[in-house]
Amino acid sequence: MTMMKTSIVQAISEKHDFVIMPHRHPDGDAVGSSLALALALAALGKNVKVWSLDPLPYDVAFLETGAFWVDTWDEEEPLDYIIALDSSDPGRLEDRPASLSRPLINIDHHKTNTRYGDLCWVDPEASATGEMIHELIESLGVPLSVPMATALYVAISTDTGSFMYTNTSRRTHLIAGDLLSRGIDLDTINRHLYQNISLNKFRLDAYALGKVAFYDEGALGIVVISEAEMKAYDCTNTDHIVEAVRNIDTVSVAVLIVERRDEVKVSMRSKGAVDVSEIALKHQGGGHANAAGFSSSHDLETTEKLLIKEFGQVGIRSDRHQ
Ligand SMILES: [Mn+2]
Repeated sequence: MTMMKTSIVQAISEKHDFVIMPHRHPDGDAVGSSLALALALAALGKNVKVWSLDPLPYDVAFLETGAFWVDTWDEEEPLDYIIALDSSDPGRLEDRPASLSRPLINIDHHKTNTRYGDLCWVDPEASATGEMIHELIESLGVPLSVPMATALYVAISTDTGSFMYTNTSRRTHLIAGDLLSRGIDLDTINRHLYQNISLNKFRLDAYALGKVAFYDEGALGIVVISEAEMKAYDCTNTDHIVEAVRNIDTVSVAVLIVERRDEVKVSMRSKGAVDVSEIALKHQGGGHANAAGFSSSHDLETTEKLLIKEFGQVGIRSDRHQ
């Protein structure tokens, strides 16, 4: 593990031209890690771009990305390494196929990572790729600027559910403490991340939470949202709905099934011992023990029935104390 980090530090030190790639539909960790690493490489005098086709999610859009953040990249441009961040498999990069045939560094914390790429550093103990980038920037000898520290804090805060998921470790808090000591504006960051939803989003949340269906004596909570329902609320943002279902006392596993552009996406959250990444892997998805997802090849209703059956076989039950 450390060996791989050492060879990545060496490759970055020796080479000059880098393109950083967060996964498609990037989340706070993918965006924050990419931004922090790009700023650190720029501070080292490297030629660096972050190549992402998607707009920044609304909650992290306050981060200042600068001219190096691009949605097109010319294959003829000089390149030593693509650096894929927070991407468990090459499918997470396939919206930018030019990347897949080039020398590639894979840095990620998903335990389901397929270990692709020429240099690969996977640390499933890290709560966020942002934790690994904090370590990498330190190893590269770059002092953490406020923008770098802000980006890393966003990465770690979002991937740990504000330091509440079980992936949160002593190291996570030590890193967060280090980031705070760099003078980041915690109040502004938290306001953007967690107190920033539109009224349409609020109303879609209220509607969705009103239609959760429960199974296995309340241990499994499932909410299904169709494209038409999102259209009715003029909102496609389904963030934090599945976490709200997980917060119910009887629930061990929460599932959100959403229809997006002819695709059915499944997000799962668990608390306690149920490993939802095992169900995700069965469906060619990925993630972590308590947070995982996949794209379903079935329609909304069939997907729901399938998951009720699969979690029934796993035998989840409520962990609620009497
Ligand atoms: Mn992540």
